[in-house]
Amino acid sequence: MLNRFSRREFAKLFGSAALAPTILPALSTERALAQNGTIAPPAQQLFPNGFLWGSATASYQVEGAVKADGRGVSIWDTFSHTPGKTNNGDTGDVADDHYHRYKEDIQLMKAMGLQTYRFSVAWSRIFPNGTGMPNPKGIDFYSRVVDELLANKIQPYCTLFHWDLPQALEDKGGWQSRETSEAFANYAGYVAQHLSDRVTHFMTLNEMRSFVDIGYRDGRHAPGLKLPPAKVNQVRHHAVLAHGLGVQAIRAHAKSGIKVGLAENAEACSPIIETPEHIEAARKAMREENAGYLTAVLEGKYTEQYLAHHGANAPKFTDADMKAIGSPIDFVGLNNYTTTWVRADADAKGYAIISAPESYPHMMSSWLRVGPQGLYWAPKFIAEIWGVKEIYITENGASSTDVLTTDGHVYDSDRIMYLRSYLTQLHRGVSEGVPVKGYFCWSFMDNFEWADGYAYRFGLHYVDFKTQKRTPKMSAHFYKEVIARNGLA
Ligand code: PNW
Repeated sequence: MLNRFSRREFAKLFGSAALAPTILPALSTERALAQNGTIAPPAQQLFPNGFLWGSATASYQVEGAVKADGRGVSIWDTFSHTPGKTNNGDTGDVADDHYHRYKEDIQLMKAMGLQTYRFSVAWSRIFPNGTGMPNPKGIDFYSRVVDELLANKIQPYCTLFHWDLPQALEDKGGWQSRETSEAFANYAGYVAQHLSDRVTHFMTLNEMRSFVDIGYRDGRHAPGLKLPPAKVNQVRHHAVLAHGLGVQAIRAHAKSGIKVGLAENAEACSPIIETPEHIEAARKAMREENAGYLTAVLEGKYTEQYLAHHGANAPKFTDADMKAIGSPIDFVGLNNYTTTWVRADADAKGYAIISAPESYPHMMSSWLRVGPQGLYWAPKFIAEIWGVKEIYITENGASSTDVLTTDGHVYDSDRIMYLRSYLTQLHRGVSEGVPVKGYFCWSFMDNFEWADGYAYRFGLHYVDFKTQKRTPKMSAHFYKEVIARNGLA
């Protein structure tokens, strides 16, 4: 079978010769059947050479060891220890005990063939009070993690803020105060200075949209505030400002050659039907629905519609703020779980958001409505609207009820179905030239799912939180196969 096609013929047919020896036998069999008229030739879904396959976690969700080596208290320690705030009263005190088990976890990453791993730094390990004197033991931990990843040929991607704000800063107003944006820049510069000899990609803030809206408006996440609109808009402004000042500080303190971006769960707008009018409506929605976050970062301004919509409640800002917010970035990281369906509309905006019918399918988390088309349309619109040339999917994944069978397996067919359908849409974009360079599955292992606690599992590895035993789920085996093939088959 192997010599039916030369490598050059293979490359012409499938766009890459690299995989010819490993996958040719299966293709040839199917092709032989196809030639007999039995089945159609297999649709190949290979990604470009060099596409990066990774997985992600975040400090408070996996590390535990909240009192180790001088770590300061974060708002998530305070919030999770407040009765009634998290499912079952769960806290991140122990979580996956990754702080002590990172070497074992990195061996599991290696076993899957992970090429890159996205982790976040806990600000209060580095500056226990948010500002002031750094705690050298804090940066030492991340330095050891980075070394261990590199020794195992896994590229570290570093997020600077994944929601665990030092409590000392919250006590001084938290994100309601612009001093927090300035403190963030100082902290980001310090971490970049210490890790940029080995880390090439830094992300400033993770999901501004989530931590601002859920933490400061809805009160369901730390710090649990339900602020009125004008204050929420100012918090949002301080978040994008922190991003911008952070970009500048990272560039000022890092070794040259590093790349800076962010990891935002931009509202991923998809046309309800792929006709020109609905596609145009979705494109407009993509810009306007993200006006407080990604659009501000990529344009260095708030849209007229955003300012008009908020009127007297609009954020207070200076030209200098907007210039900082619009600091050029090297890549956009997109966290994507769901899509926002959009239709054309005759009103002034030109679009309307379709609210989900009650019967709409979702994963275990009720907010996680299945919408794989977001992974096609969101990166495509971001590249088209703002000319972004480097995009990563910094999170994508699913919560499932995950049962460990008595013979020690987790057959998470729903997660595999979810991942396969999302990756198919991602492939569609990439093969059209949308510049997505890598994909990080959320999450490497089950962990502290914020207010939902440990009952909501997103991992590729099942974690028994009593024994800390990790078991690769069926989805881990599936993802390992995706990585080995560089695509879906
Ligand atoms: C993201 N929502 O959070 C975070 O970046 C992760 O830390 C988290 O574990 C993961 O996605 C899964 O939830 C979100 O309600 C939390 O729309 C809530 C929402 C979206 C994202």
